[in-house]
Amino acid sequence: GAIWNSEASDFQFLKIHKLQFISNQTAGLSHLESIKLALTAGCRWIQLRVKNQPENEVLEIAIAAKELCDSYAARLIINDFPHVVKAVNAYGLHLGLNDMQISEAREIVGYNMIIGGTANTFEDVLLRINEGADYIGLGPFRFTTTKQNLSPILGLDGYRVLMQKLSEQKLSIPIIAIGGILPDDVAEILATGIHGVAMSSALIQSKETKETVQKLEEILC
Ligand code: TZP
Ligand code: MG
Repeated sequence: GAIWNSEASDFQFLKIHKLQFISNQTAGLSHLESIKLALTAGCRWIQLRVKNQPENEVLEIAIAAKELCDSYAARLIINDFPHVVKAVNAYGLHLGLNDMQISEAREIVGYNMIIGGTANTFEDVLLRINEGADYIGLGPFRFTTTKQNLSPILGLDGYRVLMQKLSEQKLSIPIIAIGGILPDDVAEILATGIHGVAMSSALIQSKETKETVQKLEEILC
């Protein structure tokens, strides 16, 4: 009944953190060094996102990333590679629109794993809900050089319109905004009903990463 549904949907939101750090090999840092920086600063949800490297090398980085995240009691999700997720017993998997379907990936990683899916449009969001995503990474918020072949920019209005359409259809799923997000954007992004944010360069480039993460956690909590 209605009560069960609302409890189920509360849980759906509770199990997804509100601040995700995305690893990147940039600014003279390796993926692992970028993760270490985020963990030290207080991030407890990390996405390992290694592009243009073979699966065996991603596995090697993932083993070290899992150990690092475990030592900070942080959750690790891994982009693109369900078998790596399974092998290192990560917290979950993130898949893009051109990767395998979420339902197919579940068969590989198991049914107790979080699976996030990328979306760029309202139609993508509906697709991800139907595929059984646990959360959606929706973007890009703004232009960023972190991702190649960027989809059209959504901007704040893009999130507003999309959240409005979702609520009209009585649909709800945790949505994480992504793409060029700066700390000062977060309050107004949250005001659209978005669940949380994923950030890479803004944290890597922050002069005071710890203070930045603390400030973000305060806004997001
Ligand atoms: N997907 C859309 S934008 C993006 C990804 C992985 C990159 C996010 O990184 P940044 O540096 O916060 O723009
Ligand atoms: Mg992908």
